[in-house]
Amino acid sequence: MGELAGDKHVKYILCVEKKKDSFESVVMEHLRLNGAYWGLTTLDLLGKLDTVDSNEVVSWILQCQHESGGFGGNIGHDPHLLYTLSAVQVLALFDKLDVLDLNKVTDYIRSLQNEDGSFSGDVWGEVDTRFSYCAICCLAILKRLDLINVEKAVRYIVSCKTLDGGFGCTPGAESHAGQIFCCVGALAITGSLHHVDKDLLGWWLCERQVKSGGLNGRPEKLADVCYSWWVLSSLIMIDRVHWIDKEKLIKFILDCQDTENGGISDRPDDAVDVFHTYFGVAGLSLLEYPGVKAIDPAYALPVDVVNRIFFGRC
Ligand code: GRG
Repeated sequence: MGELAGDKHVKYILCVEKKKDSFESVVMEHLRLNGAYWGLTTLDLLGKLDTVDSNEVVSWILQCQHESGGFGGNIGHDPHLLYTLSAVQVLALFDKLDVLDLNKVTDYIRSLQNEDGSFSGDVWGEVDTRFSYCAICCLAILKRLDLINVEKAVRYIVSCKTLDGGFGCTPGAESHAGQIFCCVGALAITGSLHHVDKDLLGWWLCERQVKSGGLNGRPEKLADVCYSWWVLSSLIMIDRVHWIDKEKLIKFILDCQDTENGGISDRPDDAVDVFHTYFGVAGLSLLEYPGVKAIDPAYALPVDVVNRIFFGRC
């Protein structure tokens, strides 16, 4: 089996960041804050966050904040919970949460909770359990979960549970590994994992592993490196990660590397991107791959960052 080409991946991420007119940068222009979270968390997991000028990043993030308190994907873009979570996560990585006007950002998040406990992603009203996760994760990091109705939020997430033990994006929608991460993560953060049928969900999740060792996101779909995160983190949170073949999954992720120019792709021999590079490295972190820092499966942040937030400086 090959090895993780960590230095190459660091170089690849730093390069993508510099090439502002490259194809990847242009197509990611509207979700650059998500890209910053993927790239910077990968650098941190590989022990190289200090190669980045944190003041520059923090000042750019603050320029992405809208007067409503939410963050857009880039300067001048509309605010959304998806980017607000990335902003909070990146500030947490750099230990810079104190630059935030707490009331402003938490008022924005709180304003998006609906009567049934669900969350809209932004003022336009789309509802999805992804947004429940974003809101709950953000407020937990900011230690302001008391500002929303957690009981109703949990009840809404539980109403999205499916017959196979998984979760979908809204009540009645099919199970999808990405949504399962969001629901299980939100339930873990709010101390509500007793609502999950762990054996039933664990069985569905471990069936996501296909012959190549990779994981898919739902039955009959192709394996994709990103599910190494969505599926594995969920299995860890419900204590069933020993139900998959870890060695085969490590091999699949390593096979998706561009060992010459760095970066990780969705499947072997495809083009690499920052999204899959993050999920590959984060997956290896969950698999305790040597040389990669540990990541927290619920907060999707390095464990030392989570410890700093909740237990003080380390
Ligand atoms: C902090 C890690 C983190 C996440 C924030 C945005 C979010 C919360 C979670 C997204 C969860 C999700 C729905 C992930 C799935 C992404 C994905 C690869 C979707 C592709 O769906 P299809 O139907 O792909 O195109 P398949 O694999 O089913 O063919």
